Amino acid sequence: MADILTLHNQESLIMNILVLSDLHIDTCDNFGTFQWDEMDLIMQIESLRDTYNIDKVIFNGDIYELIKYRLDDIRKANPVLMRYFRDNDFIFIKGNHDLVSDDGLDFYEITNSSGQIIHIEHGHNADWLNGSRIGRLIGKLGLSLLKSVSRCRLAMKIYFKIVAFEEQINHIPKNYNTIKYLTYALKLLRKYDVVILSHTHKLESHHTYYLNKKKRYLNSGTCSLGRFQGILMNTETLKYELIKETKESVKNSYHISYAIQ
Ligand SMILES: [Mn+2]
Repeated sequence: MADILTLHNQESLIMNILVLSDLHIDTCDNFGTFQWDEMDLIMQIESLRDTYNIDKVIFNGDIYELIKYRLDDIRKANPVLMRYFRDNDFIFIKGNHDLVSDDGLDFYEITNSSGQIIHIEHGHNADWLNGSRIGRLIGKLGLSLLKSVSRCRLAMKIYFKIVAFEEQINHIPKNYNTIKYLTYALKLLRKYDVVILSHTHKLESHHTYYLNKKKRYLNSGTCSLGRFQGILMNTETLKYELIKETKESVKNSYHISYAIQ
């Protein structure tokens, strides 16, 4: 590996990436939407890393469900997964459900050897609350309020009760207007060659041309409700594959490969 890197004369040439998002990891209670067994999810990620020679795994936001739970409680409920995250050199990008977390990037970019740029961000900036100046101000106020309230256990308890109640009324997951995110992506594609968003929980891919350059917009879908969706991409050729599995199909494929051996 070291030899290959020196040959390219580049310290961190990332070739194959795996983008996953919207896990919404919870405390495994009845209101949660993660619905994964920690080990099953880790096995699936590891099997893809192995099969496709993945250099970088990128988690594109809404990794934790911090609108409904405290990070400490999530960590306690998923110790193996948290250790796996800590021990690996993964990239974590913030989404609107884990904005309050102290770590995580706003976006991540990779420039390949031909100068093409892959831009990865969660996508909630396309929403009115996060995309307009007044919306951002309201969001910021809400966030700082949430941060100060989160120091008080009782206030948080009441807050989470309200969220759970609100959720029952609004029946999430909502139907997203995916055209809004496509429009947002197209704007970004004036500057970038590939834009990868998440947030909508809709796995999709589109391509178009701008000044004769091929542009790609991909959405990594979700890994919530026991689904396993994501994007594999070679950053040099920009060839990609969409992954669409479920925890059941993942389990079955292990049984099959085990049977063949
Ligand atoms: Mn989101």
